[in-house]
Amino acid sequence: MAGRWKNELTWSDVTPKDTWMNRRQLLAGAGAMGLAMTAAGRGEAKINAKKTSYGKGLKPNKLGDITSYNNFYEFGTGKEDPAKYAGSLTTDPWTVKVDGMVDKPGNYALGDLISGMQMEERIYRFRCVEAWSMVVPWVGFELADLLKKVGVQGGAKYVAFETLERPEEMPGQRRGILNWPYREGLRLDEAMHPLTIMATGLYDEPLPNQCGAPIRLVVPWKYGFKSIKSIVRISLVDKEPYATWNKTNSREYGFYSNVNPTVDHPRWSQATERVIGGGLFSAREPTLMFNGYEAEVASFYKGMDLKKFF
Ligand SMILES: Nc1nc2c(c(=O)[nH]1)N[C@H]1C(S)=C(S)[C@@H](COP(=O)(O)O)O[C@H]1N2
Ligand SMILES: [Mo]
Repeated sequence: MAGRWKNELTWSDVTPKDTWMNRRQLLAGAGAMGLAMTAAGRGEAKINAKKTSYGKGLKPNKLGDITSYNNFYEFGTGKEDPAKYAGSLTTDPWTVKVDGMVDKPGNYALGDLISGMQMEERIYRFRCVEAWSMVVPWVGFELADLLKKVGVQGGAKYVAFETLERPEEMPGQRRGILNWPYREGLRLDEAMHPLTIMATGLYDEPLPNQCGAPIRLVVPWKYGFKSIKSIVRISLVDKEPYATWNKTNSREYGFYSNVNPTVDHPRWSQATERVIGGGLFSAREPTLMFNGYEAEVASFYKGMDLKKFF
């Protein structure tokens, strides 16, 4: 596997979570100069993820959960399909087109686009619209930093994102499951919020393909489908952009898609969630307003009827 991070610990013979915990202790002990990680091969900048307090008190899911139970319809609609079929996706080289209302549009090699970004570990709750959840220790950087780098022009109001369209490598795209490519969008203020990140890794690994390699969006206060994977285009626009699930079924999926336990999906309750990895008979947990990020983001939606703008 070209491009895997060099690491003095091997991943195969210990559980990922234990390895990660050991690694954290090592890092804590080794100080700033120890244990540099390199990511050759995929054009990634040297990763030196800063530990943060995001997710303090949350218990991350095991890497095995995070990489074996996925939604990535480009590889099929089953939860196991992405793990089965995404392995052969070519993620290097990878180019991201940045266009629309920006000062520095262009086709950026991934390494160039993300160079200079402050890589951080962000442990976030992740809540799928299907009422299951996980806790994921992402590695990434704030989308705001990338937007500052490319220069957002006045008049831009939304950010639009597109996933790779490559049916030769994405078996789901050979079927009309969705109107490909998968697309999503955020209001500019949502995109600029410090919670909104572009993830390029999780635990101490580059993003596994089934999780959206080599770069994906993560917006933790919104349902999972907003967090678009394997991004090849970022556009600054002045109109609400096409969003795949919203356009596929606007009665069931809104543009905003903020996690909201008081607004049910037409076919199921959103009041509780099944915690993946919590065991077969574990109780469902109550879903939190804005997925637990209410203090940070509620002000964005003040005065909006969240039953209408769901
Ligand atoms: N391109 C693309 N991005 C996507 C999806 C998809 O099918 N295609 N599924 C979305 C949905 S519904 C969810 S819940 C999350 C799942 O992310 P995970 O597999 O890393 O948990 O990815 C989102 N991003
Ligand atoms: Mo989802």
